[in-house]
Amino acid sequence: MKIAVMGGDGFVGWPTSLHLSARGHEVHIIDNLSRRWIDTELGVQSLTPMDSIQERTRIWHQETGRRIRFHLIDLARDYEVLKAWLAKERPDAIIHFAEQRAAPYSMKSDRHKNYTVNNNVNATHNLLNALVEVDLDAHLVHLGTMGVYGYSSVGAAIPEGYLTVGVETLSGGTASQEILYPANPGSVYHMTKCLDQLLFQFYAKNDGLRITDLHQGIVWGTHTPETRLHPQLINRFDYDGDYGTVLNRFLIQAAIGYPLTVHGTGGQTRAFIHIQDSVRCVELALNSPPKRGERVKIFNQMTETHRVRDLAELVARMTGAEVAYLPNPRKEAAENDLVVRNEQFLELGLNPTTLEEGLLAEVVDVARKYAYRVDRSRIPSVSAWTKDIAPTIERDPEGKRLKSVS
Ligand code: USQ
Repeated sequence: MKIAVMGGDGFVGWPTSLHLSARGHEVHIIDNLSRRWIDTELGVQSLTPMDSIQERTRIWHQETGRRIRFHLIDLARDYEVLKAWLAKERPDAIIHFAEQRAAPYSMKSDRHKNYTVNNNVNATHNLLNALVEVDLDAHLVHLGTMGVYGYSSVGAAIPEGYLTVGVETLSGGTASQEILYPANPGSVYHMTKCLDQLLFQFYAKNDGLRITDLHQGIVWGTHTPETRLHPQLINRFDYDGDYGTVLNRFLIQAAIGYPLTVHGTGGQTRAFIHIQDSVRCVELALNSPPKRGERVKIFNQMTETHRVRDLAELVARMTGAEVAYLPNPRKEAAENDLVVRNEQFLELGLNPTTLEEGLLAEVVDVARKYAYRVDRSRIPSVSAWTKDIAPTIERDPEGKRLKSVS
């Protein structure tokens, strides 16, 4: 297949591009390199040393003989360029990762909220609009989030996207209807993924676009078999307070002797998936497209659920790290249960990589290897969700722990 990977320079986009290229697909990365600009804005860098996208694709060709093409296009802004590219190249499938993906970054300030909404919603809409305009029946696979559901437990498992409900009719009977599971975003970033869902529903219904939406949990790990092929193919690894996700943060914190930064009681339960499984799920979804006219196909892309404090205790046991319970910069439930259905990927052949498989130790090794690159002052998570929460969060110049100042 000829596949366009929008956002192919990012944390999941890069290993996905390599994985698909290794399987013989013709891969084109389209990216505006915004993650690299945001690193500069925040004064942080990936834990792992990352080369330019041009250099990465050159090394990939050198090691495998396969070509990955790179095209510098901003989906949210360069609508005409995107349209012309699609009209000319006519890919069979498009994978859409091209969105600002950090919840704390989306909550940093009014400017960051505007940026996240403008970028994410325009990127998705421009893509859908262009597909219709150039009459391209490419399968669109979008990376969504488990966060569209909210994490609340009502004593029932979260289904894969759709919920059957009974609606009381005027005659007093009950009509059965299938609806999108009620959206319940916890940040401006998560809200943009909820808005994406509506855009997909409309374009699938109105124009018959073939769309798959992957509701992914928190990704952990860094390597895939392809990123291991050469040191310059290494994936990025974020540890800072905005882009670092919880388990990878705990692992790097343990590696440098920084107390593990649990927000609140750590009673938040979240869904997780290893990067290798994430990449494999995208491939499985690509191979199982919906038919034209079919509703949007939704998968829950996660393999296990864990409570944040259990993860902290697990990492502490493995490494001897201390755990710090800190004021939570986010507005979120202190404690929640989470049960998620994920049978569809299991039925398609996904064989989950679990935390118990020794892979945590492997990530600790990566963290230890590159620990010298860590800027400790960038570890605290200081983006507050509301103006009321902001004064309770303080950055400690020592980089040791956050303090409540209220
Ligand atoms: N947390 C801590 N300590 C930390 C960092 C986070 O206790 O040092 C807590 C947060 O308060 C939150 C949970 O861990 O309760 C998860 O935070 P996270 O930063 O790992 O994940 P999140 O902000 O939800 O976002 C990440 C990705 C996003 C993806 C989402 C999947 O950045 O792109 O959509 O995970 S999900 O969480 O399932 O919605």
